[in-house]
Amino acid sequence: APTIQRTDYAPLAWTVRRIDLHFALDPQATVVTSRLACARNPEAAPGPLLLDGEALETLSLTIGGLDPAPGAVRRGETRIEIDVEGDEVELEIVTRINPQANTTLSGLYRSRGGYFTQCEAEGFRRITWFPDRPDVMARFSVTLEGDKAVCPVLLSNGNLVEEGDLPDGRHYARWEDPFPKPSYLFALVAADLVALERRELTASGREVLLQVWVERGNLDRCEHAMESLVHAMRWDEETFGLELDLDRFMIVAVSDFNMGAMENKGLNIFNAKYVLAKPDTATDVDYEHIESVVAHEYFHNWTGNRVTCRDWFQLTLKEGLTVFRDQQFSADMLARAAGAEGDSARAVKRIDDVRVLRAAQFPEDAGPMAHPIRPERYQEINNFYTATVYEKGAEVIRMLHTLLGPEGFRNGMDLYFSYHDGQAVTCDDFVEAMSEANGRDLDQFMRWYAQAGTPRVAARGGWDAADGSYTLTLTQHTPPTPGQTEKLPLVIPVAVGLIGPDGADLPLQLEGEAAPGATTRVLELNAESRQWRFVGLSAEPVPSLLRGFSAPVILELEEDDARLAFRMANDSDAFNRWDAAQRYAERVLLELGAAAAEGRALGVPVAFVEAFARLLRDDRLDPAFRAQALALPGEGYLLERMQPADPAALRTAQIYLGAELGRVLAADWLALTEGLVEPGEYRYHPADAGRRALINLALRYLCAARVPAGTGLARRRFESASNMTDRFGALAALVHGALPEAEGALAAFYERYRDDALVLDKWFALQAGAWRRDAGATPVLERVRALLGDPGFSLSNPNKVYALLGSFFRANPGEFHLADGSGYAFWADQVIALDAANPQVAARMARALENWRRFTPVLREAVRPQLERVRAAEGLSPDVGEIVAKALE
Ligand code: HT7
Ligand code: ZN
Repeated sequence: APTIQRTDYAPLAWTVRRIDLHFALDPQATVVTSRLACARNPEAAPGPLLLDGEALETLSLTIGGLDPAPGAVRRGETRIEIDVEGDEVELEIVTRINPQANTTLSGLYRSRGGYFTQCEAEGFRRITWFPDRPDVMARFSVTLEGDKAVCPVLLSNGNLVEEGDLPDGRHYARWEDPFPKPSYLFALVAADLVALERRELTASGREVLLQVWVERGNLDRCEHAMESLVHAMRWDEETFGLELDLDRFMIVAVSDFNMGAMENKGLNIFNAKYVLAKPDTATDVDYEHIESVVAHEYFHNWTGNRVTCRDWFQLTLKEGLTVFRDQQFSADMLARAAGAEGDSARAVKRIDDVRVLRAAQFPEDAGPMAHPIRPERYQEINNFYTATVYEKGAEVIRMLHTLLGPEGFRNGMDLYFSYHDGQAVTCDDFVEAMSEANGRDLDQFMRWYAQAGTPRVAARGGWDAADGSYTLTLTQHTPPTPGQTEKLPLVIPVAVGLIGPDGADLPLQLEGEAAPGATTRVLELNAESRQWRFVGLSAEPVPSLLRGFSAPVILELEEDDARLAFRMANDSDAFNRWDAAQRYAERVLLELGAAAAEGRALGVPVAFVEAFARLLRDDRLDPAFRAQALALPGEGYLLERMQPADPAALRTAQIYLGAELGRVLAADWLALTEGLVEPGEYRYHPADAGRRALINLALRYLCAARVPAGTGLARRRFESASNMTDRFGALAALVHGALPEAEGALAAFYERYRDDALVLDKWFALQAGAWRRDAGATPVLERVRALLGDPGFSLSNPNKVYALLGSFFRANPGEFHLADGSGYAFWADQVIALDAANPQVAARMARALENWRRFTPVLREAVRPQLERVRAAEGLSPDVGEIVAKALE
């Protein structure tokens, strides 16, 4: 596939002002009639009118109502070029498409009898010929016509302006979207659905209709999504002064969907997993995800839809900013619910976000797919919906928020909308608005958009007892990434505190300042190296750096075990307290991993157990925070830090450490499960969720150590649970502990939920991610192979693929990376099979092996032939092709 370069952008010679679409819906032969009102673009060089298309059967094309003059139209497989005289022209194009056969889930496709669309990034061209790029913004009018029995509900963007019956049991509806939009925001839904409805007033007093559309039978699972939508509306009004601009806002749940959800104007389409929740089927984490995904898509209405991207290289303009907004929203919601514990609740959210960043984005930035948050080139844009564009992109926005302050940031947002509402713009436009609103030069800051790789910040401290000063030296370095060897110094905000010997924060006074001030302040590291001298100190302080994770960097700070234990107990910054515990656990686990790899005896340092136990016993700490602090670092992150990465040795270390912490501290874990006030009847509330999370963590440790009182407790909780969080938490503890009771519990769970696809996903994921198995037990690979044949499994449903194969390839390195290469051969078979039907999903699975060069020589030897086998597969998609080619480069 050709490589597209960011710097090649040029505006199109012709744009589209209006599009009238008519769909005669039919399972295998939907006829799409499109009337385009096109105009010459005065800002572009003259040229032909260009249209994109893919997998279309073109029935007719007329220009101004006439057949085209000979030679005026040049038709290619995916491109039509039309020579036009004059400055305006009307085209009518009729195409036929086959939604039933569309297994890619891009364009118009079928799911459980209904018709749905997914057009981001380039799906609209699979519906009709169109200049399918985000800088072409047109007014859409859409008429849907279909069989009333199959699709009684006909939805599209904007406002319903007409509907009625037609002969032969068919009916129609016409929708008009008052806002010009790019084609990627077009959507239609035609299906047998019902809606939960609510009417709300916006801040300015306009009444809006909110609807959550689901299959019949799921109406009792929509309340939380609706509540989340209303909370998101209010938050955007209060925080950014942004109001819903439509009379009607719809969310539709669909069972077959490649990603999480899609922000189509006024008609958001969601993976059902991010809509449906009731206590018996959804966990606290599901409830949390629903709230944040609903908010994310809603927030796109301004950051993405009203102001959109000029081209797909600018994707982080909408995604990084919108992730930042949803993270802030969730933190505010948690803090509000927590009342006096608000700061701790915010820290827990920040910890969650940083865990995701470290587990997914740091490895990406260290591998063959490393790219800046604004990539320079791509072959397949679908491969660039990445943790870097989304999560690191959100960190870049967060740094702006930190540097400019909340008010400065808000002023920048206001200016951004005042300049660019209704436009398709670039990341430079966004940063320029921030710069202008704050009178601050952000030229150097723009390097964050251009440079790939996770920067390292090395910190050195110097204590001068004679004059009571502490000198902090920070030095930055970004390792080379593919195609980008030279790195320039970035602007890195480093939030710093100094802790006194008694554990209390010290007021900070920099040399040259008149008096001490705040206990945390943000230093700006904007050169390769800089120094700061803190004065007026009476004893050597302990530095607490990068508080709240103020920048997406790896902090390199020499700290001995005692210092980490001290910060675990005392750091006033809850994020850093957690981070100190993670660093200490990482040290212990990597040492255990090395011992396991070399066949040495394993042992856990007593000092670590003591520091860990102090956190475990500190019941003044919020349970949600304790659950985070007592959970060991993620395997993906640890493998990234292990040289060479040895998943089997690391797994041995993790199993050993988990069992030891369970065994030695068994009495504490048991006391904790008894001491925590059990929430009464289930309600989704952060405080209750924190207690449930901590109890489930205790069960994990007790089952890992096979403490009889603990395993009995897990079994009883599994049997008598009143909600999915407790039931699944107990089941996971039994399965990960490889306890004899696990098989019976898995079977009982299956019986209970065999008709509930979303719950079955949990059942598949748990078995594919099973942590431990004892000698003689079925290897997870064999179990996953067998589960492919389960009646509840389907390779054509992305949720199932992510649950079973994704959990195995990506979340279970200890079982997937087998020295005999059998895991890799299975991976190659599955990627090739998936690619034939759904390249986007196949490419996601393919990425599981991209960092293979970091593995032990034995594993590397086993991976290479399988990567080569996939690369050579006949008819390989550009999606998977790009991933494996980069991995093999
Ligand atoms: N903006 C949406 C992206 C998306 C997507 C992209 C490619 C293929 C399928 C997709 N479904 C949704 C999601 C979001 O970030 O809000
Ligand atoms: Zn998004």
